Amino acid sequence: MASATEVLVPDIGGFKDVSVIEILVKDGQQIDKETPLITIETDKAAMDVPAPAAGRITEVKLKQGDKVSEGSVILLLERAGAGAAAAGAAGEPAAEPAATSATVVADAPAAASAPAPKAAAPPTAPPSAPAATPPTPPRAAAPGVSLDQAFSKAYASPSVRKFARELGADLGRITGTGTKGRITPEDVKAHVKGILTASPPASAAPEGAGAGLPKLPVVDFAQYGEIEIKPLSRIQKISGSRLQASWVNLPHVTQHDDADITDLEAMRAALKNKASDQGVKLTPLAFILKACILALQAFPRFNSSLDASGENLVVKRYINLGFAADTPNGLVVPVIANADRLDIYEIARALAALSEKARAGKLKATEMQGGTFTISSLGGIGGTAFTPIINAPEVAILGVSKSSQKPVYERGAFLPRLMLPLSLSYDHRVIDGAEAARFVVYLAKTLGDVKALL
Ligand code: CAO
Repeated sequence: MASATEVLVPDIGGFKDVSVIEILVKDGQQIDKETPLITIETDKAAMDVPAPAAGRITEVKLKQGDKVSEGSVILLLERAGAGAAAAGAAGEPAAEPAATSATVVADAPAAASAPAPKAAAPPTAPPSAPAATPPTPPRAAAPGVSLDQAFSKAYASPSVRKFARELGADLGRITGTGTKGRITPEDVKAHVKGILTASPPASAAPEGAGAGLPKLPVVDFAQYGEIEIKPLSRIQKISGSRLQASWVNLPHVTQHDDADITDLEAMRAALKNKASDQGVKLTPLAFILKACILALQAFPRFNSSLDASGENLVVKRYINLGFAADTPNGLVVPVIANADRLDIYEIARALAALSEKARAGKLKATEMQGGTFTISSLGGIGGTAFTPIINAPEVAILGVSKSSQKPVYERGAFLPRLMLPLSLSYDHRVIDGAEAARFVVYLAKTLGDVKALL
């Protein structure tokens, strides 16, 4: 029977008292030449020490956490197919340094000569991530470094490398959360899980959906003072993601102008009693909606949407006017269908009825669908101008602010006129700036033309 020989730690590039982080074999185990025996870790790298020969391990002399240097005894090995003589002298190193080195750093590109530890990326990640931390985002390989190289240079033990290879995970894209940024098995699992549960790639998302945008910083506000957590309402969540989708996908430009509504307000005051006899409250907004209908008829491009290909304009022959309504549960946009077929009283009635339903949370889904153009009026509240966000896939939205008396120079004198601020945001892919300016000028002129609105 063959006697056991000591297998020693080979030349490891002059490193001393290196930690044994993993014992990869056990007593009695049959091994082949090159079977990894232990994993050792220096400040900069982890590496396997392979078996110098095949055989049976009679005793492993190390345990995890031990410190080793060149010449430390790893284990006792009965060499296969050879007597004691063939096993070589006691104290024979695990293998010739060069050969061992090549195996030790098999993953590293510069493995040819010395057992140079794999270069590890400087530890950029915090030593450990809290349990609730989502999978770390993929780390791109540095410029000029191929993914294969990035895999090789990743700071991970050989067993983790093996695990990553089995799963097809690219270590070069994983940020380690272990000591000094070392990639742990959990990091590999979290990375793979992240990929499996990730949303479809940007190319599959509609219009990009803002994919690839830099993330906002996550701040622990509690560290600066007392806070209260209030969940967003369902409506706020829905409208929030739609507003964001519009904001990031549509190139918004806002055109501002003032409409002289002095005569309009005089007429509205004159019609108030007649309207209330019919159970209708004639607010400025009803006239603004009517003026928008006329402007959309004159400029049908503003009543259109881009088709899914982004190469054609779908011009709608119907006019369904949406209007933003402020409700206790958040912003909703009821739609007055076929508004172009309604007179000013009918518009005012529809406006009041839908506003009431909106505030009561009783709008049907169909009453918020099919809009072709939207008006957002903050005139009842205040302000001089704002930038409304287009209600995509519509291509324009009119923002209305509070009217106020302003001095207007007319016929050689300044006259007090009631001016209504208009802010038209438009999708610049569909509408040119000059066209938008013409639309707003037309709208302002129409609001000043009382007869046109009745
Ligand atoms: N300038 C001056 N006064 C105005 C005005 C304007 N542009 N628009 C309305 N007003 C006056 C009205 O005349 C009314 O006054 P009286 O009661 O004295 O007649 C008062 O302001 C309140 O009007 P209203 O808001 O009740 O009615 P409305 O038809 O103008 O608007 C609605 C209805 C549903 C649009 C409105 O209530 C609303 O919710 N506005 C907010 C929209 C919003 O949130 N937009 C932002 C969207 S993006 O976050």
